Amino acid sequence: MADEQQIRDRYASAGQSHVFDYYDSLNVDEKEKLLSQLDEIQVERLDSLLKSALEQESAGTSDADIKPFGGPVGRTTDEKLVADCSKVGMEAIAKGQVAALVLAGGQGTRLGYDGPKGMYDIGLPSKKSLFQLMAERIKRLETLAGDNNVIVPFYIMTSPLNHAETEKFWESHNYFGLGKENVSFFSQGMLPCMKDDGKIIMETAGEVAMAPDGNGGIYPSMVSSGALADMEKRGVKYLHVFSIDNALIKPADPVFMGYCINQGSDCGNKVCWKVDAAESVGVVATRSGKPCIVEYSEISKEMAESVDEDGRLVYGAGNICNHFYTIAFIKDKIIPNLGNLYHIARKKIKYYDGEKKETITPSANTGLKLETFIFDVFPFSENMAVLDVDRSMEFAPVKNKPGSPADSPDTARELISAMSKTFVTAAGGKLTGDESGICEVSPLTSYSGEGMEEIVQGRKIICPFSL
Ligand code: UD2
Repeated sequence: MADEQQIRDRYASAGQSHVFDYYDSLNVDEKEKLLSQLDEIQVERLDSLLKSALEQESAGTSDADIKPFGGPVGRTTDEKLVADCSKVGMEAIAKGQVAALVLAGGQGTRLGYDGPKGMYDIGLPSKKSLFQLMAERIKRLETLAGDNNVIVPFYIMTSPLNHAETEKFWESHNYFGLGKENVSFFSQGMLPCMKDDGKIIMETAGEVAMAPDGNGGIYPSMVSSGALADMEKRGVKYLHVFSIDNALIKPADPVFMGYCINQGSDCGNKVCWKVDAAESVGVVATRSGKPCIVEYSEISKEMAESVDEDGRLVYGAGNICNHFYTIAFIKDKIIPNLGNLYHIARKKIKYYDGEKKETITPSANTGLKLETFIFDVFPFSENMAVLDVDRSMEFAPVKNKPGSPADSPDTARELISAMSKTFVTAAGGKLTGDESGICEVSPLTSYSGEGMEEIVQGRKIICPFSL
């Protein structure tokens, strides 16, 4: 660590020497802690990051440059496409070319859960956590792809706020059978919260208010943590990245991987077509000719409602945080071009009041944090592909508190139960008993309905079941 004077000098030349305002009131340990925090912050970067984010904010957005996505759109309603892609995806998995990465740096604040969201139990009969569901699907996929030697390396992006707890959880569950050497954890970055004038906010006399830099923090942290180098070393060519909160996620989905590989795409997005024009979700489109996600607030009602010759919404490719990349694209296009992709998020940032000597929670959004989104790199893609999938089988977001009417643990549980029942009936089983009870097919039994015939064909299956 640099010494106190060096740190003071860095902050003085960045116009941030006020972070030392209460330094003299701190005890030895607190001083040490603050110096170590300040030493790690790249204070020299903040000014230019904020400037470009403020410029972007004041430029605003216009719908003039926004046009429909013109690239390939595949649909999983096409059975031949699914079969072809699945074969190609499975071959890549069998060769060890596919890795999965979950974005688990966010906080479960909306869910009302005080811990890493992946540890959350959505109330299935098996009590499996979101992490366990993902791990077991990967395990099943490895078995399907070949003999015992197939590995799909799994990377977990945490944040400094939940890293240690996440790692401990996986360790205590023996990595859910994936093997310690095949599960890697790396933390996304944090940035100081600031006021509009760019001054860093102190949360206490001896601590800077910090916030995670958004899920776009994946890119710089994949490099700094060595995760990207590890993928290359293992011979990984394709990466599937997804959010932590989708209970129906299919990690390393061979259909999605195979589809993007077949299209020769550098980047791909799995989407759920919007159910109606009013659904408030970001969609894949182009801006100034480059692929991007546009928020529903950025396009006019007329654009949102426009339909193609099949009556399908033109701006309908709803983003579900489910992305494909080639490693070459990340290395050669994203990393060198990261530049200043940061946006401003205005928040109620707690600050230290030096006169009252206490931390205050403001009632208005008086502070700001800088963040970047994972899809901010889509414009770098030269041949992006979109795969439209069946929402009821692939998207069960767990965002809101239990009891909420949408996107809650209850709705996710129901969706898993419905999918499990579909697996049974599609394989020729007959449901009897109480069909309203929660049914569960373990991911270790079936990844996407395969292998169910031998268990259920021609048999009566009493609900609620666990298979
Ligand atoms: C995300 C998508 C949104 C839509 C929606 C569907 C982004 C930016 N937005 O919105 O377009 O697809 O999902 O459900 O992708 N995360 C981190 N670090 C952070 C912030 C978030 O790892 O600093 C993770 C978070 O844990 C989650 C994912 O990124 O797994 C999505 O983040 P979110 O839950 O904040 O985004 P949401 O649901 O508003």
